[in-house]
Amino acid sequence: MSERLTPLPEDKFAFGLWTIGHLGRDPFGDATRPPISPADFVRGLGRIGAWGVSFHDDDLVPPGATAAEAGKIKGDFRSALDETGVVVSMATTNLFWHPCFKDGAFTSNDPEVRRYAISKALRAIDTGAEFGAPTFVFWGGREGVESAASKYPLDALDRYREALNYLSAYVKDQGYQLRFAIEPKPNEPRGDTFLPTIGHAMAFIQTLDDPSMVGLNPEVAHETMAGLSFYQGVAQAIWQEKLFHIDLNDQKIGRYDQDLRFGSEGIKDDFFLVRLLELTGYSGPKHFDSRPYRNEYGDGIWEFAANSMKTYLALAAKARAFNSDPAVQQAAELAGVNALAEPTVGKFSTASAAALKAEKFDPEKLAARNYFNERLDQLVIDHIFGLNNK
Ligand code: GCO
Ligand code: MN
Ligand code: MN
Repeated sequence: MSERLTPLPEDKFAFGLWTIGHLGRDPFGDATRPPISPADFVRGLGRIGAWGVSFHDDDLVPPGATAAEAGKIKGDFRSALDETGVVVSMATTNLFWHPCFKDGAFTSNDPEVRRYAISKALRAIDTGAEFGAPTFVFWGGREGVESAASKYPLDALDRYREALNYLSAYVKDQGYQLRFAIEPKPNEPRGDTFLPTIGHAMAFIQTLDDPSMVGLNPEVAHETMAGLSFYQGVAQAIWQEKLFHIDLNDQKIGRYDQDLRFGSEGIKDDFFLVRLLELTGYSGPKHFDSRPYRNEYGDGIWEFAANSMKTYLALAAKARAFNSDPAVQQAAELAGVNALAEPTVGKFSTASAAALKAEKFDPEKLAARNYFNERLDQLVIDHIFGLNNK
């Protein structure tokens, strides 16, 4: 099997400043690692062969920085980008950390908080555009409730929509080349989050002033937390041309958001996900939104990052081998995989409906068919384990 396990720029592997650089702080304990400056972070990415970097406004320039401090941080960041060739692949805004967002940002009950949130997002969009980010992500961390009595959800959705409409009009007004991507999550930090899944977010997008400008940034961990198949969700997002960005990580079902290393848990799901992204020619960033284990230190955090990319490439190689294996093709044929790509009845006509009603079917015979799913699925396992005569 021809395996390339070293990343190239065309793989479009990207990491956020808050990911590899996560300090290891959790609700039960303080930081276990020292901070890395944005510029050093970019240099680290350059060393491991990553292509892109993403940031929240506050990861790049800490809140409260003076204009001079902000200028220095941005200048150093820019120099590191120029030195390494790493690009800014996505920008976003932190509307969850400051206590003023405790009741939500775009959906806070306090109109002043809502106006502040939109103002902060406008400025973060400017920063994203300044660094050439093609995508701006909205993860509604605090957009939700613990007490259902505290918000009328239809009003909250109106305010969410109002904010996104306003911000997309701003992007057009400024002539920025930037699209929005909504990142759904079912809960955490709120008890219930608005736009909890890929499906909710895609339906919401259709109600916006310009749905074409807004897509999705789905995350493995978030759909898995909801007990949903990330693979099926992403497939529908691709089908609806809404996969603008993707957050790759891993997650055990039924837990808090673990943000584990991609490929560290659901290896079979990850295989199908990578196969889907490769088969459909997904061309956006492959963005790892994960964090090293809290007890990782020093070079361990870069090993974590390199391994995320290596696993993706290994799974892509496995997917290619799987697709071209004659045994797989034969089993897929027996399973009828290709037959599902054929139209069933085509477009409606009165005559064809009459003919269809008159057609004789033999349900008993149809029921007696084997679909060979066991054979096909075992071939998946054989390929992942490398048992496929290669
Ligand atoms: C989370 C989210 C975040 C977002 C990030 C960018 O669950 O914490 O995944 O990491 O991806 O805020 O929007
Ligand atoms: Mn997450
Ligand atoms: Mn994420």
